Amino acid sequence: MKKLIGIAATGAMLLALTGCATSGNAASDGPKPLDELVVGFAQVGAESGWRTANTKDIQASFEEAGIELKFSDAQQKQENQIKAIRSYIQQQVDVIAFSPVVETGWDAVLNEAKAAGIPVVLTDRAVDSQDDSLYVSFLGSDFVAEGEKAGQWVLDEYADSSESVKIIQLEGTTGAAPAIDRAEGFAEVIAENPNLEVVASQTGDFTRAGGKQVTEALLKSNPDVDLIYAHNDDMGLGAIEAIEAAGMEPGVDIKIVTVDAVKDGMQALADGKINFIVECSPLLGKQLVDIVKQINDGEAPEKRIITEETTFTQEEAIEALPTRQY
Ligand code: GYE
Repeated sequence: MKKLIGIAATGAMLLALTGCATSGNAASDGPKPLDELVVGFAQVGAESGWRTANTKDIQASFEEAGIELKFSDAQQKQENQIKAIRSYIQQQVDVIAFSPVVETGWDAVLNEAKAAGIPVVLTDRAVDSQDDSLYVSFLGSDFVAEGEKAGQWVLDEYADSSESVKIIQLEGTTGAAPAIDRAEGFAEVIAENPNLEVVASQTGDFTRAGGKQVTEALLKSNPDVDLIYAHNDDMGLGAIEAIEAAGMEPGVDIKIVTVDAVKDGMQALADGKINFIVECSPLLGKQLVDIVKQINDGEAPEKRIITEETTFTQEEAIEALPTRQY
């Protein structure tokens, strides 16, 4: 037993002597000057207007803070994100931040980051893991609440309808937190009115092309659909193209509810082609910089930071558009 303790103590002393030799974590050595900090960010891709705005905001925020940001685009593929994270571990960056494309399958690579002593921050999307010691903080929206807000608008809109209301759902990327949670929140709320019926639900992968293609196909089997609920603006914009190509009027013949509130979506709402948008803010850069600074100072950031968001009707979109940043 004594011998074991001796070995453990030697190990601990060695670690203390070598400082951060096994780790890129600045906090173990006291704060680093900001211009010596390196953050690795593994982005999902460039699938939507939301994502483009998110990338721009994160890059601009780190530049403004004078902190080096290594950036990679995984083109919506988990294996690319895992590769990027492994390369950040190898480069011994101070903090790794990433927006997980899907919820599951992260434990192995996050354990590697943990073993290397590199703190990980989740931005925008969550991971589904039993072990919440694998990341220090999760900054992003409450996607279930977003789905509930979309559902509430539909519930109110059809409160007086005695007939069945047929709904098509355009889902985000299969397995992604916003796709899972936005479907869940919506389903929970519309269940209050048995007339509201989701007749078809398919993924459009959060892209405009995906939304268009899926809507085209689903309109053939469901020509009498009343409403489309799209998990993001881009898929809703694709649906508009498909509805117009089928000779119908989006926003009138078929109502559309989306999530995000990026400029193109807000313009379509102002034009009456979309009927309601639930906001999801992509502007996470400043808060991410703050989290990195806290880690650098040896402070523990809050485990869950929820972005504040609103909703938009047509009138509100017209008012907000001129000053909309993204
Ligand atoms: O709503 C969608 C994007 O993860 C919140 O991803 C994000 C979602 C956003 O592609 O437009």
